[in-house]
Amino acid sequence: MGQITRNRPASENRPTILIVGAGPAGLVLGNLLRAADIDCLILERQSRAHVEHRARAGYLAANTVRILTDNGLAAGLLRNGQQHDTCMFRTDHGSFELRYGSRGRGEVHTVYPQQDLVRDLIAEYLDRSGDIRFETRVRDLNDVDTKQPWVTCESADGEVHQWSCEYVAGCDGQHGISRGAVPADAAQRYRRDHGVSWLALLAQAPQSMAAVAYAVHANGFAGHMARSPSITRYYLQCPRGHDPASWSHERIWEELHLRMRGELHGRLREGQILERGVVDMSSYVMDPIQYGRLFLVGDAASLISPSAAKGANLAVMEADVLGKGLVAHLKGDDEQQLRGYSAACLPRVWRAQEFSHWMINLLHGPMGDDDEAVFLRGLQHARLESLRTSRSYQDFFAENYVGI
Ligand code: RFL
Repeated sequence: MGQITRNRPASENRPTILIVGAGPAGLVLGNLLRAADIDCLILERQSRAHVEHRARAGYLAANTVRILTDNGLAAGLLRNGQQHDTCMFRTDHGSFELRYGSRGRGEVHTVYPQQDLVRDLIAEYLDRSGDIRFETRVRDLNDVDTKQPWVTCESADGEVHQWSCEYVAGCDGQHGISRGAVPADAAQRYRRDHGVSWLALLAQAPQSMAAVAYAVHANGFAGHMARSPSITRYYLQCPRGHDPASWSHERIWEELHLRMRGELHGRLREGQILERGVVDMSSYVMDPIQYGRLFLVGDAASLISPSAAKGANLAVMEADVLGKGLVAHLKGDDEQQLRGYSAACLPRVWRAQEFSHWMINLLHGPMGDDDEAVFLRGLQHARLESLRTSRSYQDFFAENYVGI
């Protein structure tokens, strides 16, 4: 046990807002608060290099780009992001392209790697004189239902610190500790394991087609998504509990070619596999996402499967709503917005969950030849046919795919 440095009670070190976690949620919130000259401190358990190289999301919705642009946080993505407006479905019954950018509200995605966005947000936050401590793990949150919450954290050298503040923003992701600070009887917790897993791959290879590709195959789903001109993300549905190391380079590309039907549509552009990991599709929603002076944001508040690429977009939307609420309260003495944080965010969270669940059913037919599996695959085919042929179905898809 290291030495304890007490920063509590109120001292000149006491930040108004303490933010746990430097992912998209914590960094957008920190930037909005600093732009309003509100004092805040971000505590992040990983190193700066680690968070600036952690590859995850890439597809940013129009609303996300709007929020980042309106707050002076979009220079990098406007300069280097690529606009995407088309996705493609490949099945045993043929393939079709859907130009979602010309359906629904006519919105498109901007593809910009999450780690690049995180790098931009850290640089801008420091420019705005923001305080951030890397390699500082928050161990627990205390008294969040009082006017003086405080946290205990531990830095890499084992030194233990305590900070007090006025408000805590729990932006510490899926595996963070913030949501555990909400007592069991103070929030309803909704969970679902979708029973589907993906081998998530990052390949040092340019995209093989100018569209997101979703392949439905008897061996399971495969996906292709651009990340940058030289990096492409691929997904392969795999059994639960699968060891990602058991896939050789050759087997990965063979299976991707097979499921993507490379024989028919042209071979994929291969490259070194830079990263691999298994993602289990699961969902989690808490209601409310605030308790006393603790507010949960991003994956800490609700976890969504990556099937519809919504997680980072929800994180930015929630950070925007919370940022506005905190500024209105601390600068304008209006507590209304802050009190309404959960009510403002949760309908959009549920709508994203519903669409993500719809996408899981669209992309994953059950394996096997028993009656139920055959019937459900019939439904899956009907759904894909509706998407191929019905303009109103395409409008529904486009509106939900890019929007929230
Ligand atoms: P993050 O990004 O996980 O950041 C949380 C941060 O908190 C830190 N932390 C702590 N710090 C201090 N003390 C503690 N006790 C701490 N515990 C944790 C962590 O180190 C971390 O830095 O959460 P945030 O900010 O809520 O952002 C959420 C997004 O990262 C996530 O939803 C997306 O990446 C999901 N996602 C996608 N979302 C999209 O919108 N579009 C996409 O195209 C997309 N693709 C994806 C994805 C997620 C994926 N994986 C890996 C699940 C693709 C994949 C493969």
